[in-house]
Amino acid sequence: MKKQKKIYASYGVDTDAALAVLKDIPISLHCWQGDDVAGFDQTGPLTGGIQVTGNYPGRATSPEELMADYEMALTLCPGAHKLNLHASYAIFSPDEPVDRDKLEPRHFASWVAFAQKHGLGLDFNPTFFSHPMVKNNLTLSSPDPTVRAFWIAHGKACLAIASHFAQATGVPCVVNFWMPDGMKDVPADRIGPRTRMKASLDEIFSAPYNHRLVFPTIESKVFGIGLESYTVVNAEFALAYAKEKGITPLVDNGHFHPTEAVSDKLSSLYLFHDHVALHVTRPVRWDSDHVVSFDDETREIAKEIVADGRLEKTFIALDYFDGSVNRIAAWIIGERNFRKALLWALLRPAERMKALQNQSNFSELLMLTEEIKTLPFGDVWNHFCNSCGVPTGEIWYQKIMDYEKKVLPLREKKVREENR
Ligand code: RNT
Ligand code: ZN
Repeated sequence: MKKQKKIYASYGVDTDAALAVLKDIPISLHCWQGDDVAGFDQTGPLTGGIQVTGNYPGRATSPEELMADYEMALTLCPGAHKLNLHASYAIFSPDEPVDRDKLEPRHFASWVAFAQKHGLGLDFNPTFFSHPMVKNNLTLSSPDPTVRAFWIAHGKACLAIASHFAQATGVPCVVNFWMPDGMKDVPADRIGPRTRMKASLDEIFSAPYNHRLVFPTIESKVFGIGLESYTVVNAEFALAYAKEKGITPLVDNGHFHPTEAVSDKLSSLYLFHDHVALHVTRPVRWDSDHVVSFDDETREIAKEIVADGRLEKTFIALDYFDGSVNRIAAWIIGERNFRKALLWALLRPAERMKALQNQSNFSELLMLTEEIKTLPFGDVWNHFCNSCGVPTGEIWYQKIMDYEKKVLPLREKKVREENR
């Protein structure tokens, strides 16, 4: 590594300092990649305008399987993590399943124990989809007061659970509100549902929760499948609401028109909000939630977080679900790619480049922008993985294939028996 460090040093970049920062950046790894967003509290289809495609064998079908797979993925992802849970992953004892409006911290006791065992912070998400109380694609904005009341109770329950998570782990808990509410066709009334959404959220956030350790976020979206014409919580709603309530806006880079770039939005958001939350994904033509790639926009997002000096003010979570490939490999590939993007951002001569921009020296800036693309980045990444005790390259993949051979046949057998 001496040679590589020297090369970076010649650009004014301290490789060791970058690696030390990288290791401690928590990336919130979503539980839902492991089971195609199925969850454990109901057996109906995935709704809410999102879709998982692919039929790769071996989907986790129980809390035990999901935890085992998640554990496996974690051993191959270098650096700090949080576990991101959805309310639909509640674990009930056979005699006491409760509905989502009645969830309590104890329904997540196994997850808390799991997080504590692995030294993970916990993040949380109320689940406003895949449930019979979603009526005509509406939840908190429904014209039916019974529907709204159910989901308001769910939101409040989730704030209490998030408070418990933060206390139990000692790590702040980000609790993300994403409501799929929307319409397939052009609405006759746009402001009605938005008015009701705002009132419902106000009621949820009037509930007691730990304001010091719980960070509610609100996620916007432009459209969903079957909800093409109108989404109640669009970007304007989410930003204005977050600002008014003093909560955090969450931007998912799959939730904008395809030519919009979240990387360009971040600096504006940083100027007006204490924190910004991210769902990092890879939209392919639509909000397809492909596995995060080490691509231009992913690097550009990481570059903004680092160059704007907002690492500590950004809640980084991943949000994708691909059922067409080994699901554990998908976790690992996406997680490693975003951490790689953060390393790439930390190894930029950011201050020098900013100065060149301010001096209007665009020729030198362009030269530098292009030159740094071919520095020995891969060597530094491999060194980072090794120093975290995590294998590089194809070695980690072999471990997943060994695991697949060992556990997947058992799962297939179980599924066959259940179908009999
Ligand atoms: C959907 C949103 C949302 C979900 C998760 C499962 O478009 O991105 O964040 O993906 O809550
Ligand atoms: Zn998202």
